[in-house]
Amino acid sequence: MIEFLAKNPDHAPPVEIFNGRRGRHAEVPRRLDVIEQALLRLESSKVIYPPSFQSLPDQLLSRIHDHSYLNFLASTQETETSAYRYPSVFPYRKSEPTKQPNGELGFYSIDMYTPVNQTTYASAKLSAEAAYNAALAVLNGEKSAYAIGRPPGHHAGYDYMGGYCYLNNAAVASKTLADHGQTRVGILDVDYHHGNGTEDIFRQVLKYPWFVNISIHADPNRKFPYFSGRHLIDEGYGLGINFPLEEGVNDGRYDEVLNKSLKILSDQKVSHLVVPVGFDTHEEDPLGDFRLTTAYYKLMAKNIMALSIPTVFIQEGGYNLRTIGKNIASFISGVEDN
Ligand code: Q9C
Ligand code: ZN
Repeated sequence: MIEFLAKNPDHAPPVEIFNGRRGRHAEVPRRLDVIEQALLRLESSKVIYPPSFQSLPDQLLSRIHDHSYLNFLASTQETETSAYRYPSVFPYRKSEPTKQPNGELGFYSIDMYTPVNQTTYASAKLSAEAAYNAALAVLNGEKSAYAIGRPPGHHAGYDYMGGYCYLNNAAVASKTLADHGQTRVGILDVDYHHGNGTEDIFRQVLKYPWFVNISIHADPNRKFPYFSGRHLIDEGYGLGINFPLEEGVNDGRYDEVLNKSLKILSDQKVSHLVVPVGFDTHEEDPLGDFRLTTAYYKLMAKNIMALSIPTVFIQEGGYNLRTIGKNIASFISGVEDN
């Protein structure tokens, strides 16, 4: 498989704030070093690095995200320093924008896990560029391609950052496929957390009648992002389907839900698939409470590839540095095993 690897060591917030306490930030640059080592050991891997990427078209991001949000994010390259800034006030239900710096940050954010410094925007853009290139690879005839960047993307919505995400990479890939005439794109999000940002963009921007957006995740009554991921979204322009799951989900249970999702995608005659992948569903992940095994990722990928449609994989979460390497290797072996 062809992998677009955007390592991005610049963006590296040391701290996230949870329940009033500082904790070590889970989304660290080393994640991609570990993944790179695993890829270089795989014979079937073809790793492409940023100097060989096609650059992200200027208009693409502004057709996914809100203009003032993008302007704000871009402005942080000049307004910020090397220190990370966190919001402390968030919009209440009928809110107005503000110019006060801490307030402005809160206006475009949903949590205190997703701080900004002077390097954040460029890193997020390079990560989005990996997604764009993976979509192009599939449009050029690859059966599959894998965008491996950080920061991740699926919690970033139309006009907000959150959950370690700033720009929505899955939306970038989907929009790229659609812009190149693919009219039956589906998304299957298998990160541990609900893909709230992708769902938000799907509802506000990518309102294609044929669009199918499925997410399999921890029940939001138990886990981040709390305020979405419970219901079927059927507002007259495509389908958003959510599978909120209980604690302790094992391989067998996950496979049931995965196959149900794949059946929906094939019934909807989806022609191109975008799959945000998170290894935070693994039994040893520090954030999740599912119990998927390393061996299962091979079967997961095989089942997805059995749809026999061009597929763009996008790296999202996965925070155990001792297991993400073997998990991605297992996953890729399943993609290749067809
Ligand atoms: N201290 C992704 O997997 N929750 N984002 C942190 C634990 C935030 C995860 C609470 C989880 C965000 C892409
Ligand atoms: Zn996640």
